[in-house]
Amino acid sequence: MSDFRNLLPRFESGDALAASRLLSVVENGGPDAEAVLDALFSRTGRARRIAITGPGGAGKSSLVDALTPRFRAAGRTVGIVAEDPTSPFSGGAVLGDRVRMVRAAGDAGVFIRSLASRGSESGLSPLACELADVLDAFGRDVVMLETMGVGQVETRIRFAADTVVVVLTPEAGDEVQSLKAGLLEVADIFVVNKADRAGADALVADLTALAGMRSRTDGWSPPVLATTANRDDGIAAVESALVAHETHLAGNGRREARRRQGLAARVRALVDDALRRAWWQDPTALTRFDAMVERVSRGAVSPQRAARDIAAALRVAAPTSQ
Ligand SMILES: Nc1nc2c(ncn2[C@@H]2O[C@H](COP(=O)(O)OP(=O)(O)O)[C@@H](O)[C@H]2O)c(=O)[nH]1
Ligand SMILES: [Mg+2]
Repeated sequence: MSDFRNLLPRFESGDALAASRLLSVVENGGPDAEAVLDALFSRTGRARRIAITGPGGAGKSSLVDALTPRFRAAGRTVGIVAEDPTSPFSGGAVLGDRVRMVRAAGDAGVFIRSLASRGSESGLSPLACELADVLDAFGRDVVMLETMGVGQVETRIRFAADTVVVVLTPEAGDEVQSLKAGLLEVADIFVVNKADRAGADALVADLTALAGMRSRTDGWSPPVLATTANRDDGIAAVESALVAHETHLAGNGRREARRRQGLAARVRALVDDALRRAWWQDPTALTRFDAMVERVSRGAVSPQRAARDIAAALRVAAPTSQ
């Protein structure tokens, strides 16, 4: 096995193969992945990060596809991390045709990494953020993160990118009703894709009303844009909205504040993981847990009381991390 450290100088000089290898090291996890991320982190922070999120089949890949040549035309290099459920039933484009075309034409300015999403887990995975870090460190000007979402509107995605684009379709109308408030918190730009289908105008009107109803604390009103991504319709307006949001973020240190919140959320999640892992690996903790379950099942204490006792013990004697 080659030491990843040998890859770093090549990575730094822009070697795509070295980038690809380092992405794999990160994807495989473990101590090597952590060492790569440690080594690269100081090189991150320059890329403009854009998350494209929405339900499966909404047209996220098609949108990424349509935007990519535009970024290239503007002289910006592009990195793409696509979380793909790769369902044999979805019929969606794993990689968009246009992106495939630029790649086939030998454009080294586009780098794509597909990430098979893990089972039923939806939403942005920490791994996707880490791969985005690698592409950022690699010097990509724009990094797009395609991720399935909306069912679980979560704030994590809001802080994983400078700009979150939520892609919906007329079919998602009902779902939107129940998610209104959450969507407004998360979406910096709404895209109503499949505008060639019935119901698109109504959804645009709905979302526009929603966006106008409540002002966000960051002072940005999310635009609502209709697109037919697979025909390149309405994409110029999405591009303009992305530029407008970039300009907005440049004011008053907003971009830095947002990134700081994102990093805080990432560190918190990693600490949570480390604590949980350390606890469940600690033999004393497991013994204590088994004893508690025994007491609960005898009816001696409630599950709540057991959990409180365990939590209290954790505070006194936190198990050491591995
Ligand atoms: N009718 C129509 N189909 C579209 C549009 N955009 C994408 N599609 C198709 O919808 C399917 C899913 O698109 P895809 O981009 O893979 O969706 P994703 O799962 O959100 O990435 C593909 O067959 C696309 O060709 C659109 O605006 N109108
Ligand atoms: Mg897709």
